[in-house]
Amino acid sequence: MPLTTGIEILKRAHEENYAVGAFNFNNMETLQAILEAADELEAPVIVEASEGAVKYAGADMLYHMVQALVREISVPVALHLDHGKDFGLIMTALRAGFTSVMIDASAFPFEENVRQTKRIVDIAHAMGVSVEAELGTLKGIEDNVSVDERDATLVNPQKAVTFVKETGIDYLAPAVGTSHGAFKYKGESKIDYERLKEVKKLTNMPLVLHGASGVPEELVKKAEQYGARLEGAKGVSDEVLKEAVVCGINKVNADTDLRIATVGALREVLAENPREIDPRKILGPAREAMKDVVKSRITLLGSAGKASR
Ligand code: TD4
Ligand code: CA
Ligand code: ZN
Repeated sequence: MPLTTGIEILKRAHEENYAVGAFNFNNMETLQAILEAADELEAPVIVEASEGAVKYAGADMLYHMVQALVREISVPVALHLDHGKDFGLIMTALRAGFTSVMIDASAFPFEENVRQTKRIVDIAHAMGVSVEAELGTLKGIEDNVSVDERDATLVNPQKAVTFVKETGIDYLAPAVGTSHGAFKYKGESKIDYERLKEVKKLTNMPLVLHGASGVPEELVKKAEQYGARLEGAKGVSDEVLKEAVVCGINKVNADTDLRIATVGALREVLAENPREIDPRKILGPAREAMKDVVKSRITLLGSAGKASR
């Protein structure tokens, strides 16, 4: 199946209240793991590359790896630029053939975020490419945080409406209490459901959850068993993630979970087979471990089977 735009995939997820997994990749094994998992579960999927991934592998390499693989499978796939903070980088992704881009100007004041985002929307839409943008700061919420502090970091629902109207974006990433990486919360995982529901009601568009890795205990334990140091690792629990989807999330980003799965599998093979020097024997199990992670997330998000019919 040819590459699909992000909005084609997410429009239906928005209408039918489920979420699509968006997984970061920067190498062949990770990409194969994601696409094989999605294909086996008949799930639409988004593969995304960060600025670091583009620097590591090159936009053309990432695009052509995706093209080589989507030909073989029958589920809708979009190739997305994650957290594009730089105009030149976004142009590079557009020229390479990405079908979705994120402009992340969320660190700037609101008006500047609007200005930069609208500029990207005008260009990307002229090329038939969908656009994601972000509002608020990705920062975990703790119990002792005041209402004022929450308002200062998380998305403002009224401003979200203005933002969407003025920019014409296709999907919005509202900051609702998640953060990137393996150490998201000191206590229980949580997000601001009421704020999220308000954004959904007022914008009525596909919404994106960043920093959504689950950091599953089994994966952490396995990596630690073979020497990784991940004390205090904590992600978004399955229950919280499911509730976020009920509240209106349609694209769920994950990178950290695949990283932890990779490290656990690599450490295990290397520790158990010190004579092994064939990279395929070393990287193969990591690819399998990532595939399992992708499958369980797709199932949790409700997008399994959505590609059939
Ligand atoms: O946007 N993302 C992925 C962030 C990837 C960062 O990659 P670089 O190291 O190349 O900058 C997410 O929202 C996923 O967050 P999580 O950490 O929870 O998987
Ligand atoms: Ca940001
Ligand atoms: Zn992110």
